[in-house]
Amino acid sequence: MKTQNKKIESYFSHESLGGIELSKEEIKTAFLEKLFYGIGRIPSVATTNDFYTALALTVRDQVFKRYVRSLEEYAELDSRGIAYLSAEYLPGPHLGNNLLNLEITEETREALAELDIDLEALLEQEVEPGLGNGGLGRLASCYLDSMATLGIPSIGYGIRYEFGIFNQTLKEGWQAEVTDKWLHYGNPWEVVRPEIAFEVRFGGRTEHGKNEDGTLKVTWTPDSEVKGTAYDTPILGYNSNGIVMRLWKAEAIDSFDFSAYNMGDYYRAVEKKMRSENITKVLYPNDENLSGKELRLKQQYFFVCCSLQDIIRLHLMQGRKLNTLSEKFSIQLNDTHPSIAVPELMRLLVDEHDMEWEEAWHVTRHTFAYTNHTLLPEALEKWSVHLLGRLLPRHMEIIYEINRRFLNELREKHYTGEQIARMSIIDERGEQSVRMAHLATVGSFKVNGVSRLHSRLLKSQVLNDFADLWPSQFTNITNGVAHRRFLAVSNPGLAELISEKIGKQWLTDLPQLKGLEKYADDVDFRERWMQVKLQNKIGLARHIKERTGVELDPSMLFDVHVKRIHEYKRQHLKVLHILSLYLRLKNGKGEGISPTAFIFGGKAAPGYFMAKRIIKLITSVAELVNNDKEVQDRLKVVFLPNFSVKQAQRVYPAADLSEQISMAGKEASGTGNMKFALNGALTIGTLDGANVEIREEVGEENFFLFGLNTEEVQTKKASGYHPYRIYDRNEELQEVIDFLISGELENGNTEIFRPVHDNLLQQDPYLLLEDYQSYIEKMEEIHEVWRSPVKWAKMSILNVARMGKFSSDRSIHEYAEEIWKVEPVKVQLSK
Ligand code: GPU
Repeated sequence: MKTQNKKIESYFSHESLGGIELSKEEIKTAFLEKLFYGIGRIPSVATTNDFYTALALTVRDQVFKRYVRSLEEYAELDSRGIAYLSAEYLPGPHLGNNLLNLEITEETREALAELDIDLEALLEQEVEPGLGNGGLGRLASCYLDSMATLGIPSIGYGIRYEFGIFNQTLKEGWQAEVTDKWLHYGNPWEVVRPEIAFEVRFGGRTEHGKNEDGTLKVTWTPDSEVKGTAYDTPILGYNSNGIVMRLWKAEAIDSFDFSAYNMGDYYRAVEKKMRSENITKVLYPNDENLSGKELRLKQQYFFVCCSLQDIIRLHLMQGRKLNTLSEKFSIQLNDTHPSIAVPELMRLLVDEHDMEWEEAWHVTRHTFAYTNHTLLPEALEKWSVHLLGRLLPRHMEIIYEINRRFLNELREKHYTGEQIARMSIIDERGEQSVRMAHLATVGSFKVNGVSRLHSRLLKSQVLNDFADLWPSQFTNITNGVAHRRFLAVSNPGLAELISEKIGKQWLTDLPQLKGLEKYADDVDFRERWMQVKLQNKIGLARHIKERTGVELDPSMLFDVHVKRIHEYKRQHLKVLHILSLYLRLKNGKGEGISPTAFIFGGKAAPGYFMAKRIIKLITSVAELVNNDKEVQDRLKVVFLPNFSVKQAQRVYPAADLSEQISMAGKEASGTGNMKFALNGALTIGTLDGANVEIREEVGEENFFLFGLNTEEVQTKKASGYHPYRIYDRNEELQEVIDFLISGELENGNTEIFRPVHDNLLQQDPYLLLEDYQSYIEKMEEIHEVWRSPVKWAKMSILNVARMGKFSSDRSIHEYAEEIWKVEPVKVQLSK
């Protein structure tokens, strides 16, 4: 680090900054100092939030110490760097994870205990940044964790939404959305970098002129401009230095005050400022289905534009030429949300840095790699040519030019008109639109899916023409999860038991869990294993009682379905199952039913009619079942509101059964499935997404499989699917479906769930009725296994022991090796 100040430099590299080990006494002193000087409080008036903030600031100092040192080392090593571009991140609470990464959890707990402060209460105080919707955003955060731990020089770029994903509450059983104010109490984990700021332009027109040497010169005269300022959050790895998550906030450009003064029109200028800031106001709460929203496109371009300018700045700062960009950087596109980066990099290179088109295209196509996260046709991003052309006129021209050259290539290869129309970046059917997945594919050197099945379907269906054209461009990287957060931090009881048997190596080498296999037959170990689970269930039951008033008996089977609410994920199939059990009990036919607590959680997109109705259905069934004396100790149903990373960390460790019941071919991977199994839950699932690989790893005898597979689904649909015929032939199913409109669920109201009822009988696009019987029968088998605690415990232990593959460390290793060609550099921690 060039401080140009020898004294500061020597202080910085000297032990005077302290080593990496912190004693209990040092933590205590630092904490008290933060309380006084950091936030100006005396203990007698300090609130829990003050204590939390003081502790966060204490920990932050240590985080920054490591982060700054890793910056220095990465700069010296001069190795390849990775920019991860993602419109969403879901980091979860920082405090607990940072304590683990610094290895000071116990010292901190003791230091605080000596001050009569409970660490758990402070952990509880943190409001998490909800800067994502679900799986995709959480995956991005898992990947930053692993990149930091493995020592991959990288930056995670994104958007600093002022309001993240809404908070979910229930009103009479319906979802109600409440604005998320995660920044309300300030954010001790970030630091603003006012000197790292870039201008972003929108609208206007382009002019095609000539340079002095006669070459073409395009100038873009925008009609509005905003500034993006960097907000940095260091992300530590385990026992290693950190990387940064750099989020951009939109602000009015600096000339704002000046022009206001000149115009003498203060209010108009203020309005302009507010309009600028709108860009990063709020996260769009839709999951996998957004189109036509101008502000959303603005958000995408805004963060991509800032990030690319920053990358180019970093590259040039090291004295390099732009034509070597791809040698020094790989830029990973997290789905198509940042894919406007392809024409933007072209624009920067050609228009702003005077590079020839061919050379610029070579650089671009060797810099980007694209991860696809969905096959759902309605979720493949498209932007209308009209909207894109109005907002980003120069980019639209560049996209046309990229497409013109690409289609020429196809013509040279004698592609048919039909094939060309299919592969074109511009969809000419109906209103002209830009197919962002095609743009990302054409502009990248690698395209990957997120599970083996998903990657196969990507190659054989959604992008098959491209896979035929460029077979070696396609690959698979199966998702993984940050096992430190989702096991070590959130399930300390199990983590401790594991470490006692096999040591702590698994923290950085998850396949070590294999060592647990031999304890599956150890009576004492099995008992302790189930004891940990029971304690976790008691904890979750307490939490659920506080939040919902519903009391769960922790000895019940905890059968859990948590994830975004979406028809393809089939929460309503679970509801049909619950109703079948309820009706059996009412009809005196409930012998085979083990006492079960059904736990649901998840947000629905505010405009998604069916998903919201499914939430209402769940809460209505909960009301009915929980208040029926006849089934009281046999069945309980809860909808735990506001599922988030924080909630998730409570739920996974307490689950016995994990529901992964999407219709085969629809879930790209799933990552909740991994988090459950890692915490000893058994899975009931279809052959969808990563379920396939989980089953392969844990062994088919330790996985409850049901339902049609992808090929069978497709055959069924192609041959004409008639849900009514299935209904007609299955008496129990008839009873269950009829019950939806019987009025018994909602005080005689027969209409409220009719849309669900009609949809299932008339279309049933996700084949609930088709898979119903298979699901019911598999659940019967599960209830039987549950009645044999020894068998259950063995299966649970074997599941955990065989989950080694699903760490995000493994995924990132694969990205590094296969896509980025970057060597992890394990940075030495200064002692
Ligand atoms: N996913 Br596309 C999202 O959460 N949001 C999106 O906008 C898109 C995909 C999910 C997939 O549904 C899930 O199967 C996958 O595990 C996850 O991305 C991470 O790859």
